[in-house]
Amino acid sequence: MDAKELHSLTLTAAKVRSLALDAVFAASSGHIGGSLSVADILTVLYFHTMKVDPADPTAPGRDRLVLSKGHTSPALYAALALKGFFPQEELKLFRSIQGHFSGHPDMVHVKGVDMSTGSLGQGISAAVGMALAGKLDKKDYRVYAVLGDGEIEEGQVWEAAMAAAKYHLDNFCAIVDVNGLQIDGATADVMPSEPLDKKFESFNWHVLKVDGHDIEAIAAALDKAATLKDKPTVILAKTVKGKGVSFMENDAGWHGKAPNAEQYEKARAELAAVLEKLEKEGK
Ligand SMILES: Cc1ncc(C[n+]2csc(CCOP(=O)(O)OP(=O)(O)O)c2C)c(N)n1
Repeated sequence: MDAKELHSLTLTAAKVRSLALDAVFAASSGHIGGSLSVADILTVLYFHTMKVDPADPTAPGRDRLVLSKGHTSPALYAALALKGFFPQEELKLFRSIQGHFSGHPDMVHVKGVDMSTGSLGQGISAAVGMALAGKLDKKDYRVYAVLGDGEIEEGQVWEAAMAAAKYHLDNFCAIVDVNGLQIDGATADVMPSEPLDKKFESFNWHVLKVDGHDIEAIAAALDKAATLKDKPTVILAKTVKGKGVSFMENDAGWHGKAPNAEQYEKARAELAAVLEKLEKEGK
């Protein structure tokens, strides 16, 4: 990746974080912690990896993305707005009865959303079905599913993992946002799932590991996944829940809580400082 693309992706990820924070504050509800941890992953997927066209959101040959950890819709909606699927101003209607941006992704009403999700574990199963359909139809699109490390405590995830291996879905890539926290504490305390690499390997998957905030590493892993044959690939992305807002980082209390006005101003200022610096560097 050249320096220009790296700068552009870093700037876009910073915008995703800011827009997600604004949406959650405007709605006074929503899941900010996991939106901040997944921002870099979604940015690389939409702005480096996937073949999608905002002017033709349901094109049959497009790559598909299923945000299986659907509660982090603020980051998904922000990435889709920045990509041009709909105007950024509409994000103010997040979780509002006046708008159509539900708290969890809605494929009927929001352009660019490939699957309605929110019930953890189900998204990956739908994504496996999409990848299997691609194989049966001899299409060359790829399917991506983004999961949380709390989510993979759901048994259904492992049924989907078995099916993806059974059908040799090398057109399928799951990315796990391993931030170590879920709704009310550490994943290691709620239901330990490590070692994830060995689990996926034993389910017959290719396994890659990255720092989930290293844009270049995420892009390289996704590029590599597209070349791996015969089995599905999982990318285990180590992240920080609440990444980018000092007082939200590594705190499960920010899983599904909106900041108050004072907290919002502090968070906004931190994210704005990063944006401003990146914008200056780009000139
Ligand atoms: C089937 C199901 N059970 C419970 C929930 C409630 N819930 C929402 S988010 C969450 C924790 C998810 O943790 P993780 O996947 O690690 O998400 P992240 O930390 O990335 O936000 C839970 C239990 C749900 N949405 N679906």
